[in-house]
Amino acid sequence: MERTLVMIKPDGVERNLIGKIIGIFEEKGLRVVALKKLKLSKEQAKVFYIVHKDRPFYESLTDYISSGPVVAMVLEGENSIKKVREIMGATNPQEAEEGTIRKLFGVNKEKNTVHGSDSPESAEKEIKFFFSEHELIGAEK
Ligand code: FUP
Repeated sequence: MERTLVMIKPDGVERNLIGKIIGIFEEKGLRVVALKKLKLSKEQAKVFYIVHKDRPFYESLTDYISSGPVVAMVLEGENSIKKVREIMGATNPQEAEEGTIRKLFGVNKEKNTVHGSDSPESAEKEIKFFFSEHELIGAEK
């Protein structure tokens, strides 16, 4: 079993899509092991996206992510990192495959509704960013 971090971005929360998005992941066999709604400060957003600090979109992206509430969750399942990224679709909603979350709901490359960890290393870091160990409740507990 593998765990990954998913975040519903401000555009998804604002449009009342939390339930629909979680439903899509659950239907594909992923299980929620932790869940919270919160608003990140600009400083927290900069830490979360630190790997992109030298990219031209860093300022705008971190302004956007700190502009409204987000929902963070840890999902568990076989191959969950890859699975979540397939279910989300390409970064640019216009290039995302039919049926993916970003194709269904994404607005543009920045407001693309969901984030999902891209490797086991980032999953571990991103899960720790949002949750402490005692907040992770797997199916076995
Ligand atoms: P992804 O892994 O699909 O979320 O995409 P990337 O790692 O390429 O991008 C990281 C974040 O930067 C995403 F939230 C989308 C955002 N982004 C922009 O805001 N503008 C761009 O031109 C490209 C990416």
